[in-house]
Order: sequence, then structure tokens, then C-alpha cells
Amino acid sequence: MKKYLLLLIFCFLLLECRIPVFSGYNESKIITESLIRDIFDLSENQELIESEYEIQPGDWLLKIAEKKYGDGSLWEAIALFNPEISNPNLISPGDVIRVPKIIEIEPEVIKKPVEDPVETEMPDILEIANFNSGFEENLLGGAFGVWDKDPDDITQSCRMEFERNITSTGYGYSLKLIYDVNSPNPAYNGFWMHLLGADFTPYSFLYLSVKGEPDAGFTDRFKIELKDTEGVSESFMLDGITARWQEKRIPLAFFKNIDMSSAGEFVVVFEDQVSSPKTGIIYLDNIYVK
Ligand SMILES: [Ca+2]
Ligand SMILES: [Ca+2]
Repeated sequence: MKKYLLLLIFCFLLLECRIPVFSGYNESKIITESLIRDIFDLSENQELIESEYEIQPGDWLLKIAEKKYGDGSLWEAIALFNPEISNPNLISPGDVIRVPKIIEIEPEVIKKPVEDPVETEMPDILEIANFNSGFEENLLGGAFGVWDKDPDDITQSCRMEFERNITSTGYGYSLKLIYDVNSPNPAYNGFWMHLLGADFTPYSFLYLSVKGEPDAGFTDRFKIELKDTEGVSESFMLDGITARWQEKRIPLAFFKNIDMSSAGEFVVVFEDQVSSPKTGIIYLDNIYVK
């Protein structure tokens, strides 16, 4: 940890500030304490120096770093704080050098180095499923399948198939959901798909392509449910489904209570109280967030 923090300092000094600290020891004199304070936004009160050390015969910086930190590779830290040293291998016994303290830098303290680099760009779209592989695994690596409220109740069911001939894109497969919530018992079922903790926070909308099967009949509405990995769920009633492919766009803000940084599951719910007709076929394709 300590080593990490010191090396962090060097990384930023060398890469972000482009100060030739170690490329030549004559140039290293431009490193000053005020510059270090400025770079790391450290207050004047923040102690940078742990102690002073008198160089002993036979010492060189690597050896001193071993004595002080138990890690010779940190000699550069000492060099940084002693710009008068022009060659780390040639130091004079009797000279007193400054031994830097390990600085516990809070992330927010490292302001300039964090602001300057090019920010890590999130892709502006995260594809979740297109069903084109024909395997029961989505593009995030998550499994999917169908579920029933009561698998033992033969009067209600949901089955799925990969459909080659009816896709939103004209190639690959779509997912065909054959539902039946026509039952004397309370009935609901549908489709589930794991999202494996995907981070949805950079995205605003959930998209999915959907259509009904006119010959078999289909409900023009069903519920979409999102769950986070803690199991908190929110649902949204998707309606206006027709026999033609439509790309539906659902604001992720509608799923307001779930933790979007850790998406757990996407669920389709056909309910006896909602579905009309109570048996039918729905196709899904191209599910993504953007
Ligand atoms: Ca597809
Ligand atoms: Ca039935």
C-alpha cells in the first residue's frame, strides 16, 4: 500500500507533469516542495518529510531506501526529495538527506492528475442480447430461460424457442416466447435473463425489439421487470405491441429504486390479469441499453 502511494506520486510526476525527474539528475533540481504541494494540492501544514538521515560510508540511495522502507526500489522517492543529489550512486558520507514520509493521499486530494488525463470512455451502448448464437447465454455471458409461477400447474406455461425466420434484423435468431396464462388458478410466467451486475449507470434507456405473432394471437402488453443484484426489482408495463417489429425504448429512470450500477436480471412477465389473449406468442430481439 505504502509503496503504491509513493509510486503513484512518481507516475503522476513523470507522466502527467512531464518533469524530467530521473532522466537526468541535473534537471531534477527543478523539483521543489512547493511544486509537489501544488501538484498534489497538499496543504502547507502537511508534513512531507519523515526524517533526516546522515549518509553513512558505503551508503547509496537504494540501500538507504531498504533501511527506511524495507524496499530498495523506493530510492527514487528519496531522490525526488533531495534534488541536490545529482547521482544516486554517488552520495557523500556525512551529508544529510531528507527522507520523505509516506503520504496517505486521499483520492480527492489528487486533483490535477485525475482531471488531466483523457477520461475513460464508456461505450455509448451496451448490448445485452440478440439471441443470434442460438445458445441460452446473452452477450454479457448471462444465462436466460423461462419461468412459471407454478411449474406443476399444467394449465399455465411459458416456453421459448430460437426463431430463425422472424427476426428484427433479418438474420440470426429472435427469441420466441409461447405463453399460456389461461388457467383456473392464478397464473403468471415469462422469461428471465441474468445481467451479471452490469453497470447501467452510463445509460439512459433500455431498448428492446418486440412483436406479436398474429396467427397465434398475442397480448399487446406485458411487464418488463429489472432487478439489481441485491434482488430489488421494479417493473414497467410495456404496451402497444403489434404484429410488426417495434423497437421499444424504456427510460431506465422508471426503474427508480434499483441500483443501476449493478443490474441483476431482466424479466418478462405475462399475467393472467393483464394478458389478452391469455395464450399467445411474443418475439423478442436486440435488447440493449444506451
Ligand atoms: Ca437477433
Ligand atoms: Ca392454459
